[in-house]
Amino acid sequence: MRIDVLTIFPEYLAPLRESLVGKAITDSLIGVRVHDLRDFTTDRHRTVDDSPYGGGPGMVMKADVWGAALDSLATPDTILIVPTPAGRPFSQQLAQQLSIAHHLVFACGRYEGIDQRVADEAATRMPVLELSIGDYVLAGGEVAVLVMVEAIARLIPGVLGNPESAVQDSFGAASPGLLEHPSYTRPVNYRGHEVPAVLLSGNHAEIARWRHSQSVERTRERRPDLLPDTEN
Ligand code: 6GU
Repeated sequence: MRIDVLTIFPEYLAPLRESLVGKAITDSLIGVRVHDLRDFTTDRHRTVDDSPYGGGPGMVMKADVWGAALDSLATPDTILIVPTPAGRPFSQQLAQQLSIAHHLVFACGRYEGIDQRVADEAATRMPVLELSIGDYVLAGGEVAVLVMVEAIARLIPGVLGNPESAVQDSFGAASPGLLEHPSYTRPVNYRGHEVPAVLLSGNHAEIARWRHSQSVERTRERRPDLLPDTEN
């Protein structure tokens, strides 16, 4: 998979070179390139934004600059992802679908966002997903790209040391729509708190049943919205 990121703050994406995604890059499982949007400006001041038509606060990123940048990166395989708090929710299911893509381009907006015609025009040529990572507002799309790229990259075969990890995760394939059960390791007594006895029993069927019931209990308590209406 190839990933291109367009941003006015390229250094903000430096963490992609670290940890799990960094290892995947080193192992040539993915290729990541980060581009400075200002390299696609044509004026002396390298202007990327302008005041909004219709008035109001803030600035809007200019369509022509984004158009030139996307033209330079788009291939017949490209899926364009535009992080925005006004987007559809990013999810594990979407991460799963995007993990088999050949080319993702992330367009990081700042200020009040990108002129809507950029996404509208791109959508005539390629799939375009405007995506939000949650119900809160970030200063720009860069951190959301870090989140989405990590969620996607760890699902690419070979990226995770143990592929079972992705199956067992909260929202993973083992128990879709349930939070992951709690985990424990040595010592058996930590400051008076014991490891649940069932985990020391060696009875694997009983352990699996206990973990599932912990998942359901946790989900009911923390995320009742994930359970079918009959279960909450
Ligand atoms: Cl994807 N971008 C920005 N700027 N804020 C957000 C977001 C994205 N998702 C939630 N808040």
